[in-house]
Amino acid sequence: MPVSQIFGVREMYDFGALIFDVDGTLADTERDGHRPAFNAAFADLGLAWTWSEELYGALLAVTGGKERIRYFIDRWQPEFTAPEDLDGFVSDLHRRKTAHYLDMLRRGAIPLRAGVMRLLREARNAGLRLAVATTTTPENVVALLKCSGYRELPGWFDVIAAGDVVAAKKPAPDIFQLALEELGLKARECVVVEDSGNGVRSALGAGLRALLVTVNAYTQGQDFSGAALVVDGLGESDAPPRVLQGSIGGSGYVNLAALNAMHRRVYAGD
Ligand code: XBP
Ligand code: MG
Repeated sequence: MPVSQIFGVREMYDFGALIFDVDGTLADTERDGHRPAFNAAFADLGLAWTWSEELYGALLAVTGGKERIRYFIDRWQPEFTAPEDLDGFVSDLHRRKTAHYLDMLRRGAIPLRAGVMRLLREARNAGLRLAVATTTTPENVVALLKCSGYRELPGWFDVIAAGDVVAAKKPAPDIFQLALEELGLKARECVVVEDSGNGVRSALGAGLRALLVTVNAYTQGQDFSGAALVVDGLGESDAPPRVLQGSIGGSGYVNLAALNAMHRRVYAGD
């Protein structure tokens, strides 16, 4: 039971919810998580395909594991004799990959990024709602949260908008629009935390302008136009993050006060 609900206290922030992207934002899942899981699935089927760290960085231009496999076949495997039921083949490959990825999560192989648990706890204690808007599957989200060391973490989220529930994945706005719908909130009542250019364009497309980006090795250098603040991580009071775009304000690191100041700057002119 969050502190605020025990004492009926609700710190006054200008927003009511935080919407988090997952891969690259809540945890650094791509290079040492999804990527080896794809490679293990290829090996399961005897495919001589190996996605190196570098190649995977190029493949991340396409969101969605199934879509990424198709993109790889089209662009890097023109000689591949595709089976008649290519959709079935890709879906089977992706199911295998997801099984490998879930195994890794259950072995505790992928921790949350620094500062994420602190910010989630601060938001929950302040009575703010939490949501996820991601391209990966719902089962991957629940497993990542559950295996974070805090088994009750999935229950902190009012909304988990994930995967194939929308027709068009990021950079299309669909998944953020669905998260807003399920939260029953307007875009200006939310703050978004993302990691990639695709995620920024998706959130902005849904009208979500109070947008923080925490870059990682794969996404630094991408185009974050329109993001209110871009940092290399959430940081801590004694370890402020590097600010790559925008201004972090008084706190010097990403806490609710900094997100509120960012939100105020974004909507000041409205
Ligand atoms: C990142 C993605 C996902 C993952 C792989 O999602 O694009 O496709 O790379 O997961 P986000 P799946 O940054 O929106 O969290 O194979 O389950 O798609
Ligand atoms: Mg991401």
